[in-house]
Amino acid sequence: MEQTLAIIKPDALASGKAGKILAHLEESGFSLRCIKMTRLTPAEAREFYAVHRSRPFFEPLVAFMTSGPCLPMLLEAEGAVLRLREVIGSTDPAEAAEGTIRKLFAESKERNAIHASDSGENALREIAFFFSHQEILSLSP
Ligand code: FUP
Repeated sequence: MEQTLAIIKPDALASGKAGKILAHLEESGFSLRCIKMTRLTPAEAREFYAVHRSRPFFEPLVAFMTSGPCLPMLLEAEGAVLRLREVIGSTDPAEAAEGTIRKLFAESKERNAIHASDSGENALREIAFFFSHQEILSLSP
């Protein structure tokens, strides 16, 4: 079993789509192992998205990700990292395949409902960003 990190972003939570997105994830075969509601500080959002720090969309991205609470979660499935990228769809919902979470629930490329780790290495980093080993162990089945 592989693990990956998803975040239901502030736009989806504020517009009442979190439950539908969680249902979609479970129906797509992911097991929910850890979840929390948190509001990122600007420093946390900058650290989480550090790879994008020189891009023009970086500060708007930080402003959006700190604009309200979000739901980081640890998901598990066979081939979870790649599979979750397929299930969420392209960054821009206008380009996302039919039936993907971003096609169904995202407002725009900037406010796109959900984050998913894009590699196994980033999944490990991003899981550790939100959840301690102790927390993960205590929630394990
Ligand atoms: P993704 O992995 O699909 O979330 O996309 P990226 O890692 O390329 O981008 C991270 C986030 O930056 C996106 F979810 C939304 C934001 N972004 C923009 O606002 N504008 C862009 O042109 C690209 C990304």
